[in-house]
Amino acid sequence: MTLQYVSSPAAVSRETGGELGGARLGQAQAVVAPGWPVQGIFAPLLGCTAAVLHETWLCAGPVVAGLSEEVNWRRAGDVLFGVIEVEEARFAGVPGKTALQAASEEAYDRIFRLLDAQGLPQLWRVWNYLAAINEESDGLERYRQFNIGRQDAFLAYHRGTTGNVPAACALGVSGGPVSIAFMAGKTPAVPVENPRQVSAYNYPSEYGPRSPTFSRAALVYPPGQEILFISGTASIVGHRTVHLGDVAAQTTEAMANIAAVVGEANRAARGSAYAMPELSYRIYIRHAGDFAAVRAALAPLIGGAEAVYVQADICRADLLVEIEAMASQSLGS
Ligand code: 3EB
Repeated sequence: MTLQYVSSPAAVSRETGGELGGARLGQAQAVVAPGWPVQGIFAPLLGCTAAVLHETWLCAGPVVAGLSEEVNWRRAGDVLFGVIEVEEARFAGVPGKTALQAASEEAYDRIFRLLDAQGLPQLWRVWNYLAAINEESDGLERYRQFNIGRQDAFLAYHRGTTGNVPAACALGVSGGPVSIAFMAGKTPAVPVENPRQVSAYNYPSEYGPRSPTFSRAALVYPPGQEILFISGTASIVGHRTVHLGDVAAQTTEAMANIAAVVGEANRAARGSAYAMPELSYRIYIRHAGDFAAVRAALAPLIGGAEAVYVQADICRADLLVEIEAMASQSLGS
């Protein structure tokens, strides 16, 4: 069973039997629900002639599908992909919790219950999107509210909140429900940290009452395969944002962080070493007008690598760009 990631402006129109799940990127999406779980990421594409991109994880072999507490999921062998969307308004009035905090906690609770029930407890990679991520409500920035709910769910389901935590990204979109997609499996992910950065789960409390629960990258192992997921990576050195207001310098710094993470990942990788121009990138830019500057700063670093640019808000108000990446290889037996 090998997972293959494909990206196309055209929707996969007919089920071939091997779709595990995926994402739709772009502002103007015709919401056609395919048979498999798809995360709608309603964020404008930049520098792309297509209005929408359809990204799909293909797998060989039969899939099992289900809908569990509103988690739409598919499983192929011992790999599971799922999507859950939660309307915050339904969680207003939960005592002692903001609606976003309660909604985030409930979404992760449901994911953990599903994974436990499926016997696939290892969360590998999570994609988090929420509206108005930098806005303050109830006296706390919304990203920080999300972090409380996420961490409480990890604690409630007796999962560590440091060390063995999934790779992730967390971005702001213009509206809609809290949307979380995830990939999970039976074997533990190998977490990778960045020696240039404080681990996010150890951020000091000046960034919020609870630290974010994610690793800088994860190596994961579908049968016969190794996938490197590099989490959303920004212009942070130690725990501080650097290059305030300079999007080109923030881009170069984020790439220096990715280079450091790739270096660490290569020490743990079972297959051959990963190289920066061979990764596939997704770049989130806060201000659409910064697109040309970001692309120019990236060009010498990634060559002709696959790169998708999206307008989205980054989870610290002073961050102008965030970059995630992935790569995959088959492993000889
Ligand atoms: C950072 O390094 C930038 O909360 O899941 C990157 C990746 C970031 C994931 C998350 C946040 C998350 O802190 C922000």
